[in-house]
Amino acid sequence: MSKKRSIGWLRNTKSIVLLGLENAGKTTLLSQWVRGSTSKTTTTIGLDIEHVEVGSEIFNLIDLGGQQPFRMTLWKTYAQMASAIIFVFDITDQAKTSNAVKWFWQVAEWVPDNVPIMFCANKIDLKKGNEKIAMSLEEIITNFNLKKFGSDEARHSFRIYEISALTGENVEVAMSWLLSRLQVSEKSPDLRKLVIAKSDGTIVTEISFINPTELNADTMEINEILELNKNITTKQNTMQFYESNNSIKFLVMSSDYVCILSARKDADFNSVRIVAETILSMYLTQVSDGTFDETLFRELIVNNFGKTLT
Ligand SMILES: Nc1nc2c(ncn2[C@@H]2O[C@H](COP(=O)(O)OP(=O)(O)OP(=O)(O)O)[C@@H](O)[C@H]2O)c(=O)[nH]1
Ligand SMILES: [Mg+2]
Repeated sequence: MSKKRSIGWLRNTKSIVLLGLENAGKTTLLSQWVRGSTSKTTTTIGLDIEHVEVGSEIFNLIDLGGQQPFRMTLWKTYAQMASAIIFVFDITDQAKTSNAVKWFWQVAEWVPDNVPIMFCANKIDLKKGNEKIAMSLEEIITNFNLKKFGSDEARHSFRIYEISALTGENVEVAMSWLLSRLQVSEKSPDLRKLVIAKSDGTIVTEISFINPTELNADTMEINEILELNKNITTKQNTMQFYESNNSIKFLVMSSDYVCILSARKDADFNSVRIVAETILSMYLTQVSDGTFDETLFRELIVNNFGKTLT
């Protein structure tokens, strides 16, 4: 009996689209992410669709064939309707780099504004002990001119991750970022003010997302919340929600730090929570690996979370 493979295309569902030249590792990455394992692949003819459920939401995962005949037709169609793009690049395939660069920027042009783009520098498992065959992160950034995404006119939130689709290294971290961007970009929480403080109440970072003169009430309320929660180390990993006349506030605590995020009153509660958690975990990661720089951090937060404000 022949088995017909069905393509389960879900309408009214956000699509995460995987692009990249043939043999880059898209199908392997999809399998690693969805099933936590990989098996031998054959080149994708046309496309394959899978689904992934995150929280209460289901996403289409569209794995496109990377060979030349599919690029101009399929890639364009799916890039234009994507809610997020994953571009996979094989760091050992130096012969195809210039073609990959060309197609990457073509895709970036097709993709609608504000759709997050994740660049996966794949096959880092082949780098170990054999640095010559693989491109370094710096070389990739230079060759693809990825610094462009840090500029003011950047139309997308963008991240690059070095991964191994085969061994699964960094796959989870990369995908978590993408999903957090998807949820955030869909429902802009209209942020007002952010404060990160130590558990003794000392403020370490403070960012205003709107005109500071409009933030007197927020500042007073944030100070009260900080005072209330001072030195409460038993509340590790807890969160609290506060509502006042013109704002809602979320407090998250982790590893002796407190993050309080104020957003507009009618903002989506869950989006504010996700943003607060994401910001605090970014802060903690940077502090613990020694890469924290106040100015860069502020830029990162404003670019990633404050952009949709007018
Ligand atoms: N060593 C190593 N091999 C990988 C990795 N990811 C994919 N591969 C191998 O690269 C080859 C191509 O992988 P696919 O996932 O089929 O590539 P694709 O991008 O889907 O290719 P097309 O469908 O032709 O566009 C396979 O032999 C994979 O096993 C990786 O992280 N490390
Ligand atoms: Mg494939």
